[in-house]
Amino acid sequence: MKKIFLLSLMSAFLFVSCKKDKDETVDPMTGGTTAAAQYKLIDKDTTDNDLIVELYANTETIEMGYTPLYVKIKDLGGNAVENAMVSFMPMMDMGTMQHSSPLEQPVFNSTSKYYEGMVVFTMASSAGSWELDVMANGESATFDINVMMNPTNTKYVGSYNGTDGEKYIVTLVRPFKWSVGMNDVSFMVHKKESMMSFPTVSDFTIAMDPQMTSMGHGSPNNVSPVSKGNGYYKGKVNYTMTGDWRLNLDLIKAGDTIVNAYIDVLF
Ligand SMILES: [Cu+2]
Repeated sequence: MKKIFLLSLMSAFLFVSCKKDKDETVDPMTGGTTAAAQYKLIDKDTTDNDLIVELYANTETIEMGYTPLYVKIKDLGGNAVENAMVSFMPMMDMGTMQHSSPLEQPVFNSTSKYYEGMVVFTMASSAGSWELDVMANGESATFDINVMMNPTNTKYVGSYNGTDGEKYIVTLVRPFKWSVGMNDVSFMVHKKESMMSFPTVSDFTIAMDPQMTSMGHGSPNNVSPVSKGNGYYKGKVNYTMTGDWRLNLDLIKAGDTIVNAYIDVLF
C-alpha cells in the first residue's frame, strides 16, 4: 500500500516536471513564459515601413484545412512591436481566377506575445499558388505558402453547393489527436459569398454520422456538433476502432438538409 502510494506520488511529480519542461519556455525576445516557442517559423519578410514580420505555424509544413498562424513583429533593432495593426489577406492565384479563403484576423495575445489568427486553406498548391499578405501598420509582408494535400484517405476541408443555391465550406478544426473511444470534435462552417468574402455560418443544425468506410459500420453514442458561435460547431465522435472514418455531416436549416458534407480521418 505504502509502495503504491509512493509510486503514484513519484509519477505525479514526474508528470508535473515533464509538463513544466514542455509547456513553459522562456521567450528570449520578450522574457515572457510561453508555450509559443513550440511554433515553427515559416518565413520572415520586412515591410516598407521597416517592420520585420515573422510568420509561424504549429508545423513546418502547411496542409489544406484549418491552419492557426502566429505572427511576431519586430522593429529593425529586433525589439518586439506589440501594438501594431495586423491583418491577413490570403490569396490563391489559379491562373484564370483568384480567390481568398475563410480566415480569422490576428489578435495580439499578451500571454504568448504573438498575433494569433487562422486561415482555412481550401485548396492545395498543386492547383495554383497561395500568397499570404500580412499587413502591419498599413504595409504588407508577403509570404508564399506551399499548401500540401491532406494525407492519403484524409479530407479536412470541403467545398459544397448547398440546395439553397449558396456555396459552403466545411472544415475540421485543429488540433485533433484521435484515440479509440469518445473524442471531442469541432468543425467550422463558412459561406462563400464571393471570391473574397467568406462569412461564418452559425445557424445550422448538424447531424453527424461517422462511418468506418472499409468495414461498413458506424458507431453508437456520437454527439452531433452544435453551434458555439463564430462558425464553430462542437460535438463528440465515438471511434470504436482505429482505421478510416468518414464523418458524414448533414447541414440542416428549417428542417431541410442544405449540404451533405463529409470529413475523412485516418488513425
Ligand atoms: Cu484555388
